Amino acid sequence: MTDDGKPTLGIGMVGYSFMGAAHSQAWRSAPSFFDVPVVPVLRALGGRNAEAAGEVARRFGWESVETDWRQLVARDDVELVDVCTPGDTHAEIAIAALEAGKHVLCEKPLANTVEEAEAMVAAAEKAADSGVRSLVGFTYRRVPAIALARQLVADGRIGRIYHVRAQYLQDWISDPEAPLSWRLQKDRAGSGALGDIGAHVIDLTQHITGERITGVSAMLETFVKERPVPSSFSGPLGTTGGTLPSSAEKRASAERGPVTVDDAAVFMARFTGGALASFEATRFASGRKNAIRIEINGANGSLAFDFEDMNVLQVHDHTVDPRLGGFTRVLVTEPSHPYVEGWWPPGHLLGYEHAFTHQAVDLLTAIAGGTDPAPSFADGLVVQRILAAVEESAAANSAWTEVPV
Ligand code: 4PW
Repeated sequence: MTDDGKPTLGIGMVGYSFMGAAHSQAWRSAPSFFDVPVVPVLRALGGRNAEAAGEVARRFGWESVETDWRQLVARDDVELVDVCTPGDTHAEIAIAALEAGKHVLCEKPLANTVEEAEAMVAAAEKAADSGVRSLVGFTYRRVPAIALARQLVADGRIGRIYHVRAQYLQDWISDPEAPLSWRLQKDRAGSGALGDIGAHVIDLTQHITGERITGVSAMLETFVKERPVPSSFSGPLGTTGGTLPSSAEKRASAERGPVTVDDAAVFMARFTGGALASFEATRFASGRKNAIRIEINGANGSLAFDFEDMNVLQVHDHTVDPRLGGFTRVLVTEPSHPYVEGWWPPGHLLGYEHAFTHQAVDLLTAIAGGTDPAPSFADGLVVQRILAAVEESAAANSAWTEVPV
């Protein structure tokens, strides 16, 4: 119980790098800005490197460090396990936590394979019978402009959807000397740009439209086949330094290793409502840092979003007098916009980290209210099947590949 009589929830988080930092600030800020029904307490941070994990724990206020995730999951004061590790450990940690009766928040993509994701869904559904909740971290769903886009589609303002155009563009490995991070290794990450960032736009387009992808025709490419092996992986994107490696770090290792994932993915898709769609995910779009771009064109209007201008949703109403047509730049900072009320007055912009706070708030609210939060592990499996279909199509010369719906 807190001093003002609210119940608490002990959090144990495994992983402490980029996502670990994003989740840590979310657990801390959620009860400060939102009236959450249960207050998270940062009980234990899990990481194999005690010194590095200890430093992050001190910075973010975690009470203790565990160097073995099994010890963290077994602790009585840990009631929710937050999985912020590379994809190759998601299934093992999440399933163990669910079996131990702990709620689970698991980073995306849910797993490295469809089989792992299926096992995770089975464990989540079994645990749900005893009130255990689980959520996969497709966090961009909780950017206010994205949540507004979904509302507008659900309200019928866009009408029948004809086109979905989605891109996730980054450039942090366009330098061929950028180091071989875990995100470039299939056994750690499952896939490359496809699963790491393409998974987000797959999830977002289905979330906004309320429809599902029924089939794909895809191309994958690895532009740079070998990269320098770094000496450590501590930077936010699995590099050796800050956000990106310094020139010295880039040249630090003479040893080179193979890139075993895609650098870029491009695919066409169909949606259940008949829309034609195009998708692009790449980390070679020089000049584009985190450009999640989604445009939806429907019978009654269109929506356009770009994360690099994340407080804005472009809205076109096709039913008005054509003299007043075109896109309106809606600044999504009004208290009536999703999630905004907890923060600042209109026009005071939100950033990348706020969606993680919204995710924490929604998960805490679901746990306290005894409801299932979204996106569920089953939603994560839906994305995993599309990722697998994209890889299957690309391996078969872009052959049309159905996705089970
Ligand atoms: O949104 C992206 C994440 O899902 C981030 O830009 C980087 O790529 C870090 O993890 C993934």
